[in-house]
Amino acid sequence: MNAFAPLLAPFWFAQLFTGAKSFIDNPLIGSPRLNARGLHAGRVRLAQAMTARRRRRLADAVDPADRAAFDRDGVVEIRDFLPAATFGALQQQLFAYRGPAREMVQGDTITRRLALDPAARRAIPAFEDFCRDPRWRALARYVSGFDIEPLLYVQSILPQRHDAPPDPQIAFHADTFYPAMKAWLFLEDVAVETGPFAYVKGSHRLTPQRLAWEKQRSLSARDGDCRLSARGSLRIDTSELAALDLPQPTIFAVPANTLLIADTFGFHARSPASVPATRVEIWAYGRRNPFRLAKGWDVWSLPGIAERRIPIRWWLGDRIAGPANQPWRPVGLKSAADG
Ligand SMILES: O=C(O)CCC(=O)C(=O)O
Repeated sequence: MNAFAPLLAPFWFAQLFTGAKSFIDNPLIGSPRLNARGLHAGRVRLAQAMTARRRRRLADAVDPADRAAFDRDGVVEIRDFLPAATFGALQQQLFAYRGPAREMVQGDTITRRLALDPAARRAIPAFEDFCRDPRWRALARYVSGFDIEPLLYVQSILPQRHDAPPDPQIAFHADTFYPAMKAWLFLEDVAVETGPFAYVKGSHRLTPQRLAWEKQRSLSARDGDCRLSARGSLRIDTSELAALDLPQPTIFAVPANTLLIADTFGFHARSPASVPATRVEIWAYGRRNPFRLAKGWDVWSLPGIAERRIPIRWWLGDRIAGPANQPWRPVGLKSAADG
């Protein structure tokens, strides 16, 4: 046991009431003994109940067909999301933009992100049409369960760029023990060989089978040999899905201008790519402490602050973790399409 355990214990305890999810960083969250008594399962249940309560208060603004699709599947696919002329302008401006990029390498895959900060927004004015779109805004808030502005990036996925083990994102997983939102507006067609997003429809629901699976996995996640499961993003093999009454995954090989928005408590993955493609998207991410009662308000969502959050996070990450431990390495000025 850590010599500082008595000092850290109140901190570990307080973390139980947050989105903290790592079974290895917090001895209470990772404790097989506490999890056998229902600690992890209890957090999962409470987070679902709180999210359902907040979602009810965000539901009226959502297009009823989108809401029905999301409630049924946990993922919504909307083709031809932007009007053709707006999407054409977005493509042209976004591919012409070069900005300060960060890259992270996972297995053989590079993920590149450019912040949609004030400079990017000036260079890509068509982005505002997406960002302000009422259908997008309502759905993003409903899925995340919070009236908050999501983090928004230009993201490029570049599979097969390194001679390394496979990208860990190709293993099906839940990001967190609680509902959270990720979304993709694809700038180009996503062919099946380029590594599309895949989702197990209906896996966002907390069924008795899923709860039992969560409890079972929480007993050994800390000590297993999968680092990402141990850090709280539990992996699942597709052969286990039938026992949870779930279908096999849907692979979203979709045309350009398709919006996908998903609850990443549901099982999802990146399909393996068979060619070294570059998949470019506007990528959004929304999560917050799942145990909060209130659906808003958030200082980080205020105009003027929201679009500066990503540069601030990167700057803080560099200082807190140190440049050597910062997984998002600065790579200079790049465009989303650079190979
Ligand atoms: O990029 C994708 O297709 C999915 C990546 C993924 O699994 C994740 O973001 O958790």
